Amino acid sequence: MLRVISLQCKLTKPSHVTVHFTCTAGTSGIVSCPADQLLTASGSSTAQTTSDIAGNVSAASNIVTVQIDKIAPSASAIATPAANAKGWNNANVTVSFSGTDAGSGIASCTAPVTLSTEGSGQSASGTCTDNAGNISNTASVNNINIDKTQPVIVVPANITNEATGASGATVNYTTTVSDNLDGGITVSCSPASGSTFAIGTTTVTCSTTDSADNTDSGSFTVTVEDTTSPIITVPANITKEATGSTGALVTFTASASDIVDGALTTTCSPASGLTFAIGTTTVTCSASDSAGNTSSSTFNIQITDVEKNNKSLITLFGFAPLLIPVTGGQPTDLTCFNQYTTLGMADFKVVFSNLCGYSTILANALEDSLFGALPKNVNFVSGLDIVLLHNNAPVHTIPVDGSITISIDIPSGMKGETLAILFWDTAAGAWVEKNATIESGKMVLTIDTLGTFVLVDKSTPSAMNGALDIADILNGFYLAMTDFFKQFAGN
Ligand SMILES: [Ca+2]
Ligand SMILES: [Ca+2]
Ligand SMILES: [Ca+2]
Repeated sequence: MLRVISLQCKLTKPSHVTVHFTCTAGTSGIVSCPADQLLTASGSSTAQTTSDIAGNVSAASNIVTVQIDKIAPSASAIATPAANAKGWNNANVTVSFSGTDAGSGIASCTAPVTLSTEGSGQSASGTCTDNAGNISNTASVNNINIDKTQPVIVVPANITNEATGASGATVNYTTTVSDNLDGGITVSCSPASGSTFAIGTTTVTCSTTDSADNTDSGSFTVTVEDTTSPIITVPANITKEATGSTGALVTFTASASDIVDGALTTTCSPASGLTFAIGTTTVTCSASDSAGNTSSSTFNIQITDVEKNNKSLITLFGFAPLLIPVTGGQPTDLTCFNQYTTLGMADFKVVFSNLCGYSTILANALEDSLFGALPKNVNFVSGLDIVLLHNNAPVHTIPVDGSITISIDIPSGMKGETLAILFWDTAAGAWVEKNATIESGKMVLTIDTLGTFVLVDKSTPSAMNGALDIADILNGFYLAMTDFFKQFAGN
């Protein structure tokens, strides 16, 4: 009696299976046992029998069925979390491996790999093995970029600028940013540098994002202020003749403008359109801008009463002095008595310039009361004594910027004569000829000192043609008196 053939499957190669038969017999022994069968593909072994020496034949042996897997599995790798659109991660990246297998199935894959180092171009690889021991392809994830460090923004200190107009001011500023890995990183601020910032305080916020979406932000303030005062425009000093005993009504215009507020309302004290008293009044004009800056500026209004002063200051006429105020300021011909007529033949006209606050005494200088005898060979024609007063006291030199010009008509009967103006130099005790010019029939001299001036004829006495006869003197006196009373009466 034969025993069943037992089968043993032995994997001789990863892709081959050897079926081995084991035979046993009762007493006579085995004639032969089937040879091994090599199975190179999935399938069943062929049934076999054996016999013993006694001629017993075994039943067909069991058939073994084997599955052979010679195909390597397919592996794939995936990184999580996924990179952003720029290919960067800002946290650790885990690469996991998985596989598929058409045969024996996946037995195992490389354990997940976690990448935690910052930097670019990293990779991880792994494989899977099927149940038949086939090893897959190497699956990799390459070019893994990890940046877990946020960039750093540096914003400026708070800024304060002066307004340059109603809309505020243009303000420029600079920010910087750096990043451990992103060399092309930029900052975005709002409002941007170079914007027009309104008056007041504006907060500027800046932010930045690196390629891995790490962010930083910062802020500072821009203050635009108006500390510039308005500019006041006032008129030049005003001089006006009084129209009555209370003075004169004066109108004027003042204005103010501000860099920020534009034209501003200007307030003047005293206001325009009021009656200003005789004398000098200082007008102060001021304006304030919306930021509370205030400016002021002043000018003077002088109300004069020339006519009244002229008349009241006349104390004597004729051989006594005339006292005439010098209103000054601009070259001025005195309105009532600007032309001083001597008792001789020549008319003296005296023009005062820039002698405000002064008065003068004009007197005839008569030939028989001169300080010293005239030089020989000159003949006296007429004379004038000029005294300048300040605070009712004589001044001896003409003030700086002031001037006095005298002009003396050359009498018609003396045209062609050689005339000169002499000045009595008190220090030298002598007569000095002054450098007079002849203009339009007048001897004109801008004097540089005060005292006595005489018009003389340097021709021989015989050439005078009797110019100084008594009839001329009386005629001149009569004309002067007539002229004076006409003017005094306001005609
Ligand atoms: Ca397989
Ligand atoms: Ca970074
Ligand atoms: Ca201002």
